[in-house]
Amino acid sequence: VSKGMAKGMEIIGKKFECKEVYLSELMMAGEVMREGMEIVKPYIKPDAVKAIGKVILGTVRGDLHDIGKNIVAKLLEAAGFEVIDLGVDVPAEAFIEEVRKSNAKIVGMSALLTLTMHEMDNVIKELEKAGLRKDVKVVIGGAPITPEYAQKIGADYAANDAVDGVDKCKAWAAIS
Ligand code: B1M
Repeated sequence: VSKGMAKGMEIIGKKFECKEVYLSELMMAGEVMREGMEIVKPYIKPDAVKAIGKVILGTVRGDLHDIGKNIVAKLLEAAGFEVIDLGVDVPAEAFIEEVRKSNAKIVGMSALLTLTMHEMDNVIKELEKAGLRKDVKVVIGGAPITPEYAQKIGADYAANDAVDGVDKCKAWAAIS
């Protein structure tokens, strides 16, 4: 898995980043990875593939766009993370509850609408209120997201694209 399929996803991810392949090809690779995983899953011993970390992922409340988030999820899995995907239209309370329950060290949020990106600010404020902000790194992404916005709301990182976001998670996992 790690030397074959995941390696392949890493390569296609880099090619997408350098604009050598199209989004459709990246998504197709993700589908191949998913189908391949279904085939090899019965042969994998439960502890043979140890996750390098857990990431809670979701598109924020009010927002139904999930194509970018799903790419992030696939690339994270290919990189060896366990992904807890909360889906779309995720309220702040669901992120908080999952941080408590899962003990994940990274929260990833996606937003595609200027109307919904402000919900990221709310999630961070709720994490602070719950006393959990110091326990997690927060990465945000999506078309309207900028480093300035991340700084304004106190997120740890604004990802340019899926590969950039996953690289940041890998760097955090390596130092924790
Ligand atoms: Co909507 N939509 N949409 N839409 N849609 C946009 C975003 C829009 C820019 C179109 C436009 O007007 N030009 C516009 C937003 C304007 C704004 O707010 N500034 C818009 C609008 C207005 C709307 C509706 C309000 C339309 C309406 O109903 N009147 C409505 C809102 C629904 C809602 O969410 N409540 C709506 C609905 C929809 C569909 C359901 C039809 C569909 C979504 C289907 C789905 O996601 N399952 C849709 C789509 C497809 C789009 C466009 C065309 C494409 C978005 C997309 O998937 N891009 C989009 C226009 C555009 O972007 N050209 C548009 C491909 C995807 C791979 O890119 O999601 O940016 P992206 O993800 C990238 C990076 O941003 C990053 O990595 C990805 C790959 O590198 N990334 C992360 C994203 N999340 C990340 C998280 C990370 C790290 C990186 O870490 C956690």
